[in-house]
Amino acid sequence: LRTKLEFKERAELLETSKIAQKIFKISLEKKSNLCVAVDVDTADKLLDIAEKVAPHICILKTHIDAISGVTDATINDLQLLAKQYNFLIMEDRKMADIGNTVKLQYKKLVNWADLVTVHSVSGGMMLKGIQEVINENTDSLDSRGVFIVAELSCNGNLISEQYIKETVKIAEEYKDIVAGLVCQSPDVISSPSLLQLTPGVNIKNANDNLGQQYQSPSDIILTKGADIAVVGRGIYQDDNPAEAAKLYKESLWNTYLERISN
Ligand code: 6AU
Repeated sequence: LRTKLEFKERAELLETSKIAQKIFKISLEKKSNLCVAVDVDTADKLLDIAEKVAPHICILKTHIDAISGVTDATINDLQLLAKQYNFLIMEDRKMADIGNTVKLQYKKLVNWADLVTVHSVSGGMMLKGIQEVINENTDSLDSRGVFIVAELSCNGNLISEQYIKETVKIAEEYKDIVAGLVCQSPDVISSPSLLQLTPGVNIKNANDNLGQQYQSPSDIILTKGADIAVVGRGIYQDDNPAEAAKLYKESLWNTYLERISN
């Protein structure tokens, strides 16, 4: 069973992609399965929070199109932090267009984002577009990959059982570039080579007023089957984001250890 296997064993499986291997490796080195969503509104705040949470995360997630004042220098600083503190950068663009358009869009992200998110709504050709860009850049760049959204955390979303099943098939088909799936239930991913990334984690709140639904760190790992948990407001809106990141990290990682031990 995926959720019972250790990250170390999963990283060594033949079908595990290079990008998934890299996430497993960083996670084990830092004892962190925490991804922080830095959904702030200015470039200065992005770098400020990034620096504070950097020691505690395996992935830093951005919505770069929602942040004002982002320049090449901002991206450069973010990449320096990623190198210094050993984490990956994921641009949560949720690409969803036809293959050719996604290919054009992804060309602007591949240089700086280790990971991007995509919706599966337009089918496999979109991943083929991304795969082509990655293959064109393999000599100059470290490994790259995607997380495919299979389920959403907000109430009222339109994703059906059939959509989830077809999404998993697409992930299997493009395994060389797929790190895993963004989903909410433990039985979506059966293959231990794929990572489950799960947002909707907050210790203080049960929801927001726009449909987001939250769980505790232990529920997200034990009940929902997350391998990596995404925490946004629970950390960047805290009075002490560094301390909050450390607390979430420890709680998530200890629950992962508990999960594989029994
Ligand atoms: O902890 P929050 O609610 O402040 O932030 C959650 C983050 C946001 C969302 O855009 C993202 O997680 N997200 C995603 C992702 C990662 O793809 C999927 C989803 O179903 N729900 C969700 O909140 O940056």
